[in-house]
Amino acid sequence: MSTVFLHVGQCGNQVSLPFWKRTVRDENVKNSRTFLHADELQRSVHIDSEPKVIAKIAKTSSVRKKNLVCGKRGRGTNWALGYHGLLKKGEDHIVEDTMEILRKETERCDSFSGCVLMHSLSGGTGSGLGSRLCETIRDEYPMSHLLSCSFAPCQSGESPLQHYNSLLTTAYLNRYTDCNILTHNDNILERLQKKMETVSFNQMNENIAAALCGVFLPTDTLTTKSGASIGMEPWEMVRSLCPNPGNKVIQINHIARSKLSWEAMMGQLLLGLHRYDREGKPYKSLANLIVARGDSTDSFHSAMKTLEKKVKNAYSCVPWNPFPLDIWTARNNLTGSKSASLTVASNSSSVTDYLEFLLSRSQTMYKAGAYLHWYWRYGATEEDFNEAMEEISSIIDNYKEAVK
Ligand SMILES: Nc1nc2c(ncn2[C@@H]2O[C@H](COP(=O)(O)OP(=O)(O)OP(=O)(O)O)[C@@H](O)[C@H]2O)c(=O)[nH]1
Ligand SMILES: [Mg+2]
Repeated sequence: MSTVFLHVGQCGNQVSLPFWKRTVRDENVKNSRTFLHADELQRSVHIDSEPKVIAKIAKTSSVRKKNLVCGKRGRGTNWALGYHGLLKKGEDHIVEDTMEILRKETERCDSFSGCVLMHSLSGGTGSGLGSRLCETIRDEYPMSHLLSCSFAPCQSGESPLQHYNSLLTTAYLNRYTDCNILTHNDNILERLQKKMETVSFNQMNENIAAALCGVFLPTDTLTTKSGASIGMEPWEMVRSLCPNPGNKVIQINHIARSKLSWEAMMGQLLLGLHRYDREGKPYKSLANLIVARGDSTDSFHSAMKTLEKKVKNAYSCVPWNPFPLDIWTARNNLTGSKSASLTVASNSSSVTDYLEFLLSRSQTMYKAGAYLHWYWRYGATEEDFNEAMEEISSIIDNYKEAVK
């Protein structure tokens, strides 16, 4: 079962660098050819509306050079421009080129299982083109899986358009994907700033890549008896974590350490978890997946016997799910330089805080008519905004209903 990765915009492509650096080292990935071809080239497509980052990607030896799609200029942090493209300037080839390359990639797969998209929620390309690609891929490959890894901007604000872009994109992701792994740049920054004074995108991306590899790379749990990985980790994760179609936002916590017991590692991971809302009420989780890597002595399952209650308590699992904790293990750990790692992917009601913030900021700006002319100019309509606001409200309602 093969997965094709699409990296869109600056953020999606910059995260791809450390992500693939780890992935191509994994022996199981190499042998199973689920994320790599027989010639060890990546099953990935890299798309940006401007050349700078794509030029950097082109230097990676494991990237198929024909799988690079590049426009002439960026989309100016504008969802509408990313979605509709520069129609008048003949730059609307990006979507067509990407779909053609994707078609060829799927034909190179023995068994194509689906696509993973990586992109920012606020950049013009990541948000607008990312939304457009999700819609187009769902339309052309309705029976295949589609998963998005989206990156939310710092709330303190980098661009006045970021709330609209994030709102519109989150609505598209909810409509067209099976699951949205949401990473908050704020959370990554907060974690890294405890260890270092200045934090670069590279350092953030290393951290993000380790967490994504934590859930995507082959595990022994999902490896067949013959020892072959079938590359189902991303899709088994979706099956396990999204019990309802209306609740499909996943957030990941990841920790990697050497020379620490599983109990101590889990203790540290839970310390960094945001457990309560502003009113002090605990967030609740619908389903969780724990992946332990570096379990060379097969000790994680016995450690979990004592940890289970603590983890269920910290993640405050809903009573209606009889199996709220799925556990996968792997003897090797290739998510980073440390010998062991723990990754917890969680479908939690904590996402409603972010969605409510996004909705209220967007509604306030929208009522004042702020910055809307930038969207009308490039083909967005009132309907786009109204539908997106309704979609976000319905995600919030679905989570409230699920954890009632
Ligand atoms: N984590 C992470 N975030 C990034 C990175 N690069 C940009 N971002 C974030 O992504 C958002 C901006 O999106 P970009 O990906 O730069 O924009 P783009 O998709 O190329 O779109 P345009 O340049 O507007 O056409 C901001 O919130 C940035 O903080 C990165 O390498 N890592
Ligand atoms: Mg850009």
